[in-house]
Amino acid sequence: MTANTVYVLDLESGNLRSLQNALAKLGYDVKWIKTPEDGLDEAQILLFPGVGNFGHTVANLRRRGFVEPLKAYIASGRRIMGICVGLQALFTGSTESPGVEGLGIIPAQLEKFDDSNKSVPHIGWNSAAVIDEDKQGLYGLRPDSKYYYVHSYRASVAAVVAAGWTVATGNYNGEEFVGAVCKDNVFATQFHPEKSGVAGLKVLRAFLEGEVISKSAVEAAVGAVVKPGLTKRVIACLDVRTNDDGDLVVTKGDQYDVREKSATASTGGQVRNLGKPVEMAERYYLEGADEVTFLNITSFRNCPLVDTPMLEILRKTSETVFVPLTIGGGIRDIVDPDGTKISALDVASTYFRSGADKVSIGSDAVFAAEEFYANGEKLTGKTAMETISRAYGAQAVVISVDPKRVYVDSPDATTHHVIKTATPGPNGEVYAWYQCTVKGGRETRDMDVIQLVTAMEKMGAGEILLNCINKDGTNSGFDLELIQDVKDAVSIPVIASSGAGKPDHFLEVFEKTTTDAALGAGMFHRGEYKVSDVKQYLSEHGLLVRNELE
Ligand code: 1PR
Repeated sequence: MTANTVYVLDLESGNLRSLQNALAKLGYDVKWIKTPEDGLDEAQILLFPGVGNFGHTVANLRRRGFVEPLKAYIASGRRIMGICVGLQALFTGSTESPGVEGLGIIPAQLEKFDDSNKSVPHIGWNSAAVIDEDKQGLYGLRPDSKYYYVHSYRASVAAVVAAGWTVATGNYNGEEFVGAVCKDNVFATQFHPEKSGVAGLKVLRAFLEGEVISKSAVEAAVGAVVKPGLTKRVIACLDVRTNDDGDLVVTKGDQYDVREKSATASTGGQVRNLGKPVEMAERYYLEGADEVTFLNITSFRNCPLVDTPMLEILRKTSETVFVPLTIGGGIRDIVDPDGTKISALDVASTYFRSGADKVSIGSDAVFAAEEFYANGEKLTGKTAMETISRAYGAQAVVISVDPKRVYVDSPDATTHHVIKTATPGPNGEVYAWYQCTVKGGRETRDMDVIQLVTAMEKMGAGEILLNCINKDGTNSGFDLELIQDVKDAVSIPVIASSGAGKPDHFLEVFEKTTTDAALGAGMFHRGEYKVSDVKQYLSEHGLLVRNELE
């Protein structure tokens, strides 16, 4: 052990690699503690990270014999920092898991956010502003900074303050929640400091260095403009595949066709090569991307899990990119070429261990929804969505939807959910439905997008990544009609995708729909605009965005 060793509880859930990478960036190494016997006695600084379900986490603590030793650790005055569910476990209980007793260090309960006027889970960048005047700068927290949250349950500020805790708060559409709490040797954040860019690393550093009130945070916040609330998220997406020379490249399609148009070769042109995945992800992080998504677009091919090229990309990216990483493509039950069966949950776990915060599921979601409807809308508990959501929390499961517009003369012409469109079809049709596809748009299915997303919400998905094949790569703006239709059908967050060609398209989708986030690919890859151009444009037009420098 060195003076720079941090003890971290390892309950074997979620993405611990990111925390380890953030600690490494700050000059600390990690001693993992899976049971109290792993060295809890000698720890002087302890981190308690966690994602997912309250009951699951507390049960895990009990099973490993942590409850009393942790209480004793806290009573001894040694420093502890809870992160996300690590904060929640300090409370007495949560309506998420009725009857399950938390550690009871903070005498208050957690309750679910009201989803009647907003998406739940609360996903994205929000504040953690210290409410006590004399505690400004607490562990580096700044009232004008934004931090990354993913949670559905919140603690009431009044109850925690009444119990004598210092509280930093955020506000989500009128509901105030505890973003961070502190009392004596206990500090905890509902947000993920390891995923909150520079602002989050500052908080982590202040805690590790025992800088209870950070002077630099106080000075930096003087005169700063404080804008409470959840920001609009801007996401950079990288479609990744092997090109014809065997190199792993970022590519980009036009309506999912990623090959250069070639007049000569009847076989089609080369796969478009727009750059190297890890370098491009880092560039977008530095430009202020709120999240980075990788999609392995040749995932329908079989390859042994350990050789999956995305794993290495994730490992490397998570060393330098401290915002959430999503990985999609190939999250399903697989059989390795040697006959080994690997469940979708195990595939996802491998990705989480390699640095992913969320997995995105495409084709398998459509197949699971088909079965769901064929079985009279019964949940089996066995689908990829259900198993991953149960183990890692809904927020870790994104559904990537690849719909195609199908025009019809009248709503009666199909059994599917139809919209009236302002963009008529080739024969003047003013009605359309959105047909789900699988295998990267190669195959259409008899399912509409609303059937898919509503089934996915029931299966425990936490977010919808809504592409549109007709719009992909066209630079003509997002499909606003599709996006609002899906937003109206679900209460989980939606990421608008496909068609972004300039900053104004982002403004348009945020102003004309209620989307939670918007994603761009080609316009960033081709260097036409930076992520920071989009954020600045949104900010100039009065939208709340995260400024990476704060
Ligand atoms: O089915 O679970 O194995 O996942 C495969 C994943 O790969 C799905 O998420 C699917 O969307 C994606 N995918 C498969 N083939 C392609 C392709 O392009 N040939 N890419 C593909 C999907 C769409 C977006 C794109 C936006 C924004 N890419 O992610 O980035 O449309 O683009 P733009 O801003 O340039 O318009 P599974």
